[in-house]
Amino acid sequence: MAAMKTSYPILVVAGLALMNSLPGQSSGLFPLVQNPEARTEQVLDGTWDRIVDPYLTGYLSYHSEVSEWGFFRDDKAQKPSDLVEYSFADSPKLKVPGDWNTQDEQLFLYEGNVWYRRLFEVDPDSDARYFLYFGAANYEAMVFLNGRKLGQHTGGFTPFNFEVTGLLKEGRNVLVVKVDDTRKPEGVPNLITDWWNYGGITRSVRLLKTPEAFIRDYFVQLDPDHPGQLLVRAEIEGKDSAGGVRLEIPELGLEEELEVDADGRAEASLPVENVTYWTPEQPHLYEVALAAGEDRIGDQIGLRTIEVRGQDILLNGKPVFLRGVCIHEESPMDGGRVTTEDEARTLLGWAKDLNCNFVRLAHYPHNSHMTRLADRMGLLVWSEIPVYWAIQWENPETFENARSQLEEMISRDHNRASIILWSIANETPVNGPRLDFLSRLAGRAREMDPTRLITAALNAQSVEGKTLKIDDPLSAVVDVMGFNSYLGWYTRELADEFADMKWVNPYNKPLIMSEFGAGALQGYHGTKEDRWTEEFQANVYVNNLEMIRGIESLRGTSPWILKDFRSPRRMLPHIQDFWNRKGLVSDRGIRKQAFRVMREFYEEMEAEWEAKPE
Ligand code: GCB
Repeated sequence: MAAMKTSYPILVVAGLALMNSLPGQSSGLFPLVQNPEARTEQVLDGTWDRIVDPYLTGYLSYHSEVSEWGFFRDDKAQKPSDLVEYSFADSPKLKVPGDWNTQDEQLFLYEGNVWYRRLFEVDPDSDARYFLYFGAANYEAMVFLNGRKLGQHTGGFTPFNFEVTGLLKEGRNVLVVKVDDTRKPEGVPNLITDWWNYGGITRSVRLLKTPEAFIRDYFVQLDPDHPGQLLVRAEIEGKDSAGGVRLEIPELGLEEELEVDADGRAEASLPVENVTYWTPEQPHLYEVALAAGEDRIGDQIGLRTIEVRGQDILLNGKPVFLRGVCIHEESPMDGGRVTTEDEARTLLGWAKDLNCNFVRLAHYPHNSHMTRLADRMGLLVWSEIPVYWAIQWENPETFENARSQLEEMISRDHNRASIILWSIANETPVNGPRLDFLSRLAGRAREMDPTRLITAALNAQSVEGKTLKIDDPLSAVVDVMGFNSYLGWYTRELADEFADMKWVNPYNKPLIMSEFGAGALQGYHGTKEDRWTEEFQANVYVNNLEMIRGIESLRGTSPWILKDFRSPRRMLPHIQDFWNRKGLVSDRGIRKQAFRVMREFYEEMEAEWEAKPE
């Protein structure tokens, strides 16, 4: 058998070289199409065939070369003597979108390769363009259409798309996706995180249809450099831009024709009057319509400004205190990835019950249900890329990976008024290469989006007696400093011994206490000295809040975390059982005592900040 396989040519399948990119690098992608929901020809979600492939048999030969017998060919035995050692049709199924871990007990701890197959019918128009759009697949996806490789994508939480114009067949089409969630030392994130490595095609898959020339991207936000004006950018893809892009916002009486340059780009700053600003209290969204040639697209976009002045964060020119909470993208009742709008609404609804006006979507870009709903429900958002703990700062591939995840996050959501902060990192170790890496990321984010602020969750400090000083040069790079501190939990002192600590922030910048908290098993009671009880957790909150209140530059808090979440690092039997128990609500959605402590604090802060003179 071995001898037989070596006689096959290795790289060429259906006339295409397969090894056209290194593993770990994205390739073959088309620049992201904005607002895919508005362009959907067919939603490909539903039940997909799948083959679990821990040894990568469907891709590599026994000599680790790309196999002529790869599963992407979707071979079937034609005659009884044929050897085909796999079958999509006869294999178990998986729901898309969804992680595989919570759909099949055998896959709960599985990390590796899974092949997905979806058959679909289409009758392509000869004068239209088509794109396959994936909301996200964790962590690497290699995509094949009708046996031909379209490309691959790295990064588990951001969208990607391929152009398939001319590659679709009339009638039945075969889409095969290899998803690999193996953790990698050079990855973003790397080997170690504190969340479950949910694998699979975790967000919607859509076939998009557009005219030949179309508005691939648009960006409509208030212009930070020209008060009272809208910053509008648009990008036309395709030959005929038909003279320009037309923008209409009927409620503002705005109708403008923007000129398009030779590269298909338009940019303008347009005066607008009597704007109803988007705020958490009144999350007003405008109907925005764009047109170019044959193409029309609409969106609902909120208009607001966000800026920093000294230690203040100004929303629409007014100082604001961010009453927040951290959230993982985990289903409110069953664990597993959030896949529906209802699940997202439940999580954000809990944040509203806590009297929040802000959420920190940790530690990776959440799905678009979350950010679209935040726009509608009135929640300011911190959106983050998974540059988490210690990644390979000196590895250029790691940087490229982080940069492309940042770009995809910003491209997808740059019209969401709710998002005010792009976070470039969480709790990264202080050193030169890291500062250089993160400074470059911050620069790229500012270049792409001048309308939002840059932040990062820091945690480097020096302590002298009862004084704690923030000590991280990254503070100089960000606009808003996030700081994570677990006094009363990861410290040996009891919760009552730190409330009088004094904080020194050497930077004249706003500070958000982006994490603090403690673990508790819901329903487990005792004294405030007994770890894991609700009383212990509530007491850590009481003392942290007393201390945090005294920080002069404090402009927001987002305790860790809204809901208990799954983590392989949390294995204490009968208490954790692979759940991080720092939730204010349990994994079943039941509130712990600390929820009330936090809500009362937010009621006070709301009243205090409302009473402040402007
Ligand atoms: C942190 C991390 C967060 C962890 C949390 C914890 O500082 O940012 O991802 O889950 O602490 O529970 O220890």
